[in-house]
Amino acid sequence: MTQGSYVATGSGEFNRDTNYITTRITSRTRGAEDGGGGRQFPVEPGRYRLIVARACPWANRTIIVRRLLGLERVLSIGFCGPTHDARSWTFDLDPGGVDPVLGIPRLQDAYFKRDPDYPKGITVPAIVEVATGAVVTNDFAQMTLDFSTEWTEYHREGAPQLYPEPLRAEIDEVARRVYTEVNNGVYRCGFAGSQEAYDAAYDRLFTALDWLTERLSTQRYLVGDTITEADVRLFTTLARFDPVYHGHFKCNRSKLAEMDVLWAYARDLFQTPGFGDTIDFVQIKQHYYIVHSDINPTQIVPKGPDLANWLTPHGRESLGGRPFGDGTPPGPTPEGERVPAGHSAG
Ligand SMILES: N[C@@H](CCC(=O)N[C@@H](CS)C(=O)NCC(=O)O)C(=O)O
Repeated sequence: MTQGSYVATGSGEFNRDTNYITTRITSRTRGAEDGGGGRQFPVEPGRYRLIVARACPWANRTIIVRRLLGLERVLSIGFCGPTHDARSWTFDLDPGGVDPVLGIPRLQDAYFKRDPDYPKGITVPAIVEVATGAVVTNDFAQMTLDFSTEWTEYHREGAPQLYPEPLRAEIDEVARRVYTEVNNGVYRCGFAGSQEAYDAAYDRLFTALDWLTERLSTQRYLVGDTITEADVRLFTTLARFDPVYHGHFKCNRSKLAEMDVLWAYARDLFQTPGFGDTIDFVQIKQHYYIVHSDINPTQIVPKGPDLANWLTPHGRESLGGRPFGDGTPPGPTPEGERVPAGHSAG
């Protein structure tokens, strides 16, 4: 398998390509009101398929939010394997190596259905229209917000408010800093192409983790007293911190397990239905250590760390908070979407 290259060139600072296919899937009513292009792709049960890789932190957000909101019944999901080559993610976990609904072996095929000359990375998460087999959107940041605000008609009973109107400004503000400094900050360390770029990236990352530690030492969740979109966004990076970022990306001032507040916060979320049950530590490690062969040329996947400690008591209940607000936790993960035994904590 030929891998791509990831280390930054030029000034040595990693800059993420954030040009997406930004078409939105919007509610029929709101789409009509907006008079926007969204009307072309209305929210509709069974019309679309969410394509993810469990390993990917950006895709992981969509898996969590879809599950918290109970959208499994209306939006099916396809899982790419943990690794991809220089060209594309593949459906190598499926029988015959083909997605059972889209009938394609490579996610690239759905991007090319949308644009035969698609010039950018073939990224997850992506939402594909089943009938045409074409990607509708790969705009991961908008996707989960739209699950909360556009798919409301299909939320399960008891779905939490992950993006409540009165808190949106604060969620956006926190999420912006979490994105630039933490979600992307770990990549800025890992893909730095010079010592100076790495040193600066490391300082930026741990400055932000110190800010989060302070914020979360007196409140259970990032914004308000319930889980929100902001927590989902931070969680997927924290879950990968010790297994991957600490070693592979050299984010090693301390392990997550040594940062008491963040570690307890991360365990609290991990133990909340809809979060930890989406985490596949085996695939996460395989993805990073195998795909980024320019920073790990042997492609050896480390055995550690021990992950059983994710299930230890976290004590965060003493800060108050109501994880699901007036709602309820989601039920068990549907058959066929469960993380295989031995791939999670414990
Ligand atoms: N495209 C988004 C997020 C999605 C993303 O980067 N996904 C990664 C996996 S974690 C991916 O699909 N990479 C494949 C590639 O870049 O070729 C971004 O770059 O900010």
